[in-house]
Amino acid sequence: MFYRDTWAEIDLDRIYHNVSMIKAHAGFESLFAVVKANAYGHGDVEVARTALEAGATHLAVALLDEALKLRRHFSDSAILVMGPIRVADIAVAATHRIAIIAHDLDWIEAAAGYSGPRLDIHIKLDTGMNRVGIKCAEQLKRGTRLLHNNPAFNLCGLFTHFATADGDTALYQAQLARFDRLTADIDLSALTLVHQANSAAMLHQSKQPQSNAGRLGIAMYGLPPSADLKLPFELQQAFSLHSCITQIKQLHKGEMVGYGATYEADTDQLIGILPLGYADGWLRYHQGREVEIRGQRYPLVGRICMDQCVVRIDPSIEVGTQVTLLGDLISVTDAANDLNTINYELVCSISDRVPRRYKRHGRFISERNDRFSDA
Ligand code: PMH
Repeated sequence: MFYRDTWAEIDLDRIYHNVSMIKAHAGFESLFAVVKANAYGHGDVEVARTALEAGATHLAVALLDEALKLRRHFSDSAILVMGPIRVADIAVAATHRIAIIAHDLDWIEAAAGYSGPRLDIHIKLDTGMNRVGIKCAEQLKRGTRLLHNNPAFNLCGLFTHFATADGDTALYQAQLARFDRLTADIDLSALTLVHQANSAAMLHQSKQPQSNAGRLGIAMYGLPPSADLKLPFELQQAFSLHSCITQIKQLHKGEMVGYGATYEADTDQLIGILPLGYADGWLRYHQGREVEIRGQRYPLVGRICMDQCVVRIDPSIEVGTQVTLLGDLISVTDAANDLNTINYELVCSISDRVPRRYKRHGRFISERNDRFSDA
């Protein structure tokens, strides 16, 4: 239930389409559905369920907190936390059968004495992104030995992450080569999961010869990882954002709109008030952008407030008329390009104050309002 006419729609049929198409295209036996950050703002549980139906074999998140939440809903699915966790929390992960990563030799040395329930662990290699991971072959060798020596750890995976699978192919190739150099002395066939590819690599590169799995994030949501590259097939954007006009008023030439009076009417004109603002993640940088009403584009005028924003309209529009802020006409990716940011950031920014409504098999099946629930 929600009591304000602002909501996001998530078309799970489109997520199903994207996952099954990408799985077939990439050709990996195993596929992680990356559902961190509340599935990039789409809703972790709902997206995870659909992705698993469509052929994903594992779930991946960034935080142990996110994994523990998923575990409540998916008692048997394999879940990986891709970010470092505290050594002190290994037992929590193990108790809930959540796989974790070993990202650093100091961390492995501190964890070496762990003696709780057995758990799966993946070594994270840094092959050139210079973010999380082990960079040096000596440290990898010693870390691997320490993990092997402790029967509480099931060393089942090895992975890295690409910085430029959608662009700088020289760095992409260098990362592949570094992965091969670092793992030259490791029997990769003894590991269940070797994974390197993100969406960009799965869509735009040939299969990495060492890998048997990929980690699929942004493209699962139907959003292209790269603004510049041609997609091998159509992705379907699952996310759309809607609101309805709550009030209409006449502005006379010279009147101003909103905080700071940044917009001045240059003629007599009509404006409509929309009940969403920066507290919903509809951030101030959307000022001046266009929204869709009945297939036409209309400009937002004045500053975006915490709970409201204002759209310039025409007389055909009434109180209650639906407005689509992001959808098929004004796509997440076009809006992101317009704002000099990336589609990832836009969807992640829409806050949990905006209820999510879920569509599957062409009809609405559920909704989620994290700020308020009848339950
Ligand atoms: N694997 C890791 C380790 C990641 O951090 C991410 C995304 C993915 C896979 C999925 O990538 P994709 O969404 O491009 O398919 N991580 C981030 C990030 O930290 N900032 O933006 C995307």
